[in-house]
Amino acid sequence: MKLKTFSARDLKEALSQVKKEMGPEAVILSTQSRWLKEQRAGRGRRPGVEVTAAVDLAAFPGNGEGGNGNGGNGKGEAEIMRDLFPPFRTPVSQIQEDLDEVKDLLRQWMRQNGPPSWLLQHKELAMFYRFLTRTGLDERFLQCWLDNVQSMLEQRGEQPLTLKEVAVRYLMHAFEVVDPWKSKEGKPRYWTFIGPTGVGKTTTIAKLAAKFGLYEKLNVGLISMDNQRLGAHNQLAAYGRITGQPLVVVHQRQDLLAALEKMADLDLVLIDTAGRSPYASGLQKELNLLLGGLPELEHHLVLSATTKESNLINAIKRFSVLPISSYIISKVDETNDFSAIFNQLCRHRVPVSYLTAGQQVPEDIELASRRRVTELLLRRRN
Ligand SMILES: Nc1nc2c(ncn2[C@@H]2O[C@H](COP(=O)(O)OP(=O)(O)O)[C@@H](O)[C@H]2O)c(=O)[nH]1
Ligand SMILES: [Mg+2]
Repeated sequence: MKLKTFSARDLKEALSQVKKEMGPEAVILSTQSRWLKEQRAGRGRRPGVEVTAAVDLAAFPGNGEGGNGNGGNGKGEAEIMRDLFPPFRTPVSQIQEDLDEVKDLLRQWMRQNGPPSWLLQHKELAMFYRFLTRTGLDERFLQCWLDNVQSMLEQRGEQPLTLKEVAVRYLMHAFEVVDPWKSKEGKPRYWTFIGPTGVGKTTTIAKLAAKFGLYEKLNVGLISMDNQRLGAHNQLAAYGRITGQPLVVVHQRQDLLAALEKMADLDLVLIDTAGRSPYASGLQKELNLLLGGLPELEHHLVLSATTKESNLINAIKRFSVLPISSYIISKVDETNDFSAIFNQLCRHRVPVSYLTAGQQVPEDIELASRRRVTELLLRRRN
């Protein structure tokens, strides 16, 4: 790897230097505001930025010229490495914040630089690209979208869709959707609902219990494993009484196994679990002890659309100790920024099954479709 630090008046200028000297493969490692020396003597200092970038040695255009890659400010590679990775351990949250900042800067850079020149010939697509750069989409995904559009333009033959329609279809096929009821044959189906606290697991179960029990006349059973809070199962018990569906409260794995056996002739069993902070130590061990190694269970991870991206990433990572059948996205009514969820759907390719958009039981739930998920992303700021 080759490192180099660039000083410039502003970020735009620094990034174009990076691109020019290190090529498009360069990765930005840090950006800092700095007071820089004026080039002409006696002129004092002026505000500026210092950007450190890295590139794979083989791809570095200046490699072999005998330089030490230390840029304009005289820092050696070892010194830069020391600055970037000080000897004490940086907390994970700090690294995440730095990454978020770098991503923001890249997005800003992509916005400022506008569409690539080949796209400018297609005005409608270029405008759509500008719009996408403002949605908060992951820049790697944006780049991928651009590559797809470029090859579409190159190979375009006769086709009934407009260019923009084709470009939107690339978005629609960047993630997966599933109808969990149709994805498996036989009965009973045992669905668990796992996820952080307060994301809407119990409410979602109540909505699905009504949908399948009352409207589709299936035999539905309820199990509550939420024993973290006193009387936590009362809410579900109340729904069970209204709909006439049996509820079993369990505390341990053995109780769960017994309850599953007892409900074996039902069509669908919905299992509520205690919400846990994704940052709680021992969460993964706890999930494994309670629910691990039971292939008859289908785990649905409930994620709120209001959660910020770094917390979503962590929640997905921690809860995925269990095999996840689908993501259920809750609270889509509470935000107009769907980009964090969209990025994670594209990244993990775990299908999304349901979207919930309000507190009303049973109305505020719908089966996810490619069209609806894409609309949620695109409805952001016009
Ligand atoms: N706005 C909105 N609120 C929701 C939605 N789903 C659940 N809620 C509310 O979020 C709160 C927590 O829901 P709950 O089901 O108890 O969350 P749990 O801790 O994950 O079981 C309650 O006030 C619900 O009414 C939704 O889709 N939209
Ligand atoms: Mg609950």
